[in-house]
Amino acid sequence: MTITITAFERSPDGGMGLARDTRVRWALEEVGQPYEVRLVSFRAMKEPAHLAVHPFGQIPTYEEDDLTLFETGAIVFHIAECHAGLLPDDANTRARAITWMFAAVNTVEPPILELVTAKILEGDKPWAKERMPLVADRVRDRMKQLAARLGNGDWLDGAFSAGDLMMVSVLLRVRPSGILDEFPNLAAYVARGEARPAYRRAFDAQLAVNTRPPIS
Ligand code: GTB
Repeated sequence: MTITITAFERSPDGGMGLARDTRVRWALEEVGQPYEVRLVSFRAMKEPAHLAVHPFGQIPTYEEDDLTLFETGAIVFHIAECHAGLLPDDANTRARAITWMFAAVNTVEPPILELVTAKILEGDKPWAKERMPLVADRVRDRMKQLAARLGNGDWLDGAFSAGDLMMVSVLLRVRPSGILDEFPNLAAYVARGEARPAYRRAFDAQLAVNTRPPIS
């Protein structure tokens, strides 16, 4: 069984690990599955060969024998279902871990993406100064709720799970705004995720891609 994922040929973040291949790499590292990476340029992402594996012309994708997947939530879920280490055995605990995966991508990530998009694509608009604080406060509302639920816990529901992997990945994206540090228990939660050896391996692998010298 060969697993191949796709990633940016060069991530716009220069290797900060914020592109979504990092969460897939992390899941694969947690379960000890080797994988190969096919790097794609922004241009190649919109061409028929890549659109055949990702209908929206994005990364990452996941190929394993005759199975092709896109959407990081689905990819990480598939990895967690097929290999031990990311989802608990007990049915109810497992269902709750999956719930946290959905909460990460469906409830916590959208306001964070809105903030990132507002900054990058709308930062120079005349109304940006007025809108930005509203968008940032919507992120704070979610952070406040999540921080209250996490409390003093190390992870969201007992042992580390795919739910934490997705949530930490999503929260990493808010750190550059400074909002994560307004919530010390969430900042510590993210740091715990980053300290996991599997995360370090995933981060280092994407960093190596994004800091390699240009091909002349
Ligand atoms: N919902 C999909 C999933 O979870 O898989 C979203 C996939 C997605 O947004 N992919 C992005 C992409 O391919 C890369 S990760 N974008 C190119 C395009 O749409 O044309 C998003 C991303 C990009 C860049 C940074 N960065 O530089 O900091 C961070 C995250």
